[in-house]
Amino acid sequence: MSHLSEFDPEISNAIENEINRQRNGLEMIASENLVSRAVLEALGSPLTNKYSEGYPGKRYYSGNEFIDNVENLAINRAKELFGAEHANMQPHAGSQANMAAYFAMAEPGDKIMAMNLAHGGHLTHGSPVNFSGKLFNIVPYGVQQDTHLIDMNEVRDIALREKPVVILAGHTAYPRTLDFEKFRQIADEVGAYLMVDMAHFAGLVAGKAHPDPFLWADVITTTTHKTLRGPRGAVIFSKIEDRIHPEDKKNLAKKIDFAIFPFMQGGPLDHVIAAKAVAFKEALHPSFEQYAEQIIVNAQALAESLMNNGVDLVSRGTDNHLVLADLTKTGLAGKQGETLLDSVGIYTNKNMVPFDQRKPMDPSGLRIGTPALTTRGFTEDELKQVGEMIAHTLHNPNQNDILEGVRKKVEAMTQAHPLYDGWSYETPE
Ligand code: DSN
Repeated sequence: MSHLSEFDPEISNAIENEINRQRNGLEMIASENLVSRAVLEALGSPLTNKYSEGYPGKRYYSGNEFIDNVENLAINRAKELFGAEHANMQPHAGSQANMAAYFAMAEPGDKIMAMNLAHGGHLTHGSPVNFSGKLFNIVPYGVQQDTHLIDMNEVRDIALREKPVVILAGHTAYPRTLDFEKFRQIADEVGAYLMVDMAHFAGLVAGKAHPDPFLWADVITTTTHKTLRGPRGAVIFSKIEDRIHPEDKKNLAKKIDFAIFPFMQGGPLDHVIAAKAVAFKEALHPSFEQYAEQIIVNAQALAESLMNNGVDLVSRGTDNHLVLADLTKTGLAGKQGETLLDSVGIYTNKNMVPFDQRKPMDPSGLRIGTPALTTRGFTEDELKQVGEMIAHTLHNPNQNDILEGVRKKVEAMTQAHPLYDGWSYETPE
């Protein structure tokens, strides 16, 4: 029996149930992944006991020599992985990273130009219900109605007209890559900072399977738990020089650090920073490049299979780790599709599609991603089958025999790719 199951069987039982759900289902939420046992060990370590406000070598508490070592390892590995000049390891999550990045470059009320949430952006990219939309003057850009692609000429026109302080490139539901060079040219033309939120595709950048934003952006934020396959958390990367305000006493790296601590956060989560360092070490291994490439090969096999089986995709395919299905023609709403797939053990999420006629809480789309299945070792032949299983499920919502058949296939596939094999808390019945 474990310490946890002995002391708190209710929690250990709930954790065990969740591990089994992850083992026995096909995890296809595009923003989720499955971390290694090494990452989990670092996360569950006594580093959680420590207070270490400040940065390595400059802390507000004593006893931080080993914590400094951990944070420096994480910083140096992350810089090596991405070729970055500066890295701040302390943001607790992506929203905090974006907030700190905005405050390092802009004042409340300044104009920030970012992708419309309804076209694939993120809440922190300017939604009116989020701090970003309340504190900053957000200028949105979107995709074209016919192609579902970002038109860089339109982005340029908006930027020239609005003169934003920051131009943000990044998304949560855009199945294509971004033209960072063009974004940078536009930012240069209007004297704006270029920020990239690479949370969704950071692992693809690390694995050299995606255009590299580090060649062009002033500031890059990312979460660490999506394609990057680390613990739940975030990082802010930046250039050291402040290109836009070289006269300021603080350079850009210092502004970023200050915006995290003391401006926004208190003590960092040292156990999470240790787990980030472990994940970066994994991503530095040459096999991570194969992983990143396979995520995309798998997503493209899934896209083909879905389209061949009558499921419409936004932009008719993918260049990255996700597809965005428009369920309108199936007669289902996104939420119904999500619930139906959940019932056969396939986890996806409802999502707005561009120019959606439905509401955000009940949109027309379904976002489906391949990072977690790729971690489990699924290859393109299996993703082709998964595409057929998803399509059969969506086209036959009331056919119990068909749904049961899909459930059995999910079971066979998960058994062929075991997860966290042998791990149990041995919770008493
Ligand atoms: N919630 C994340 C996603 O699913 O894309 C973004 O923060």
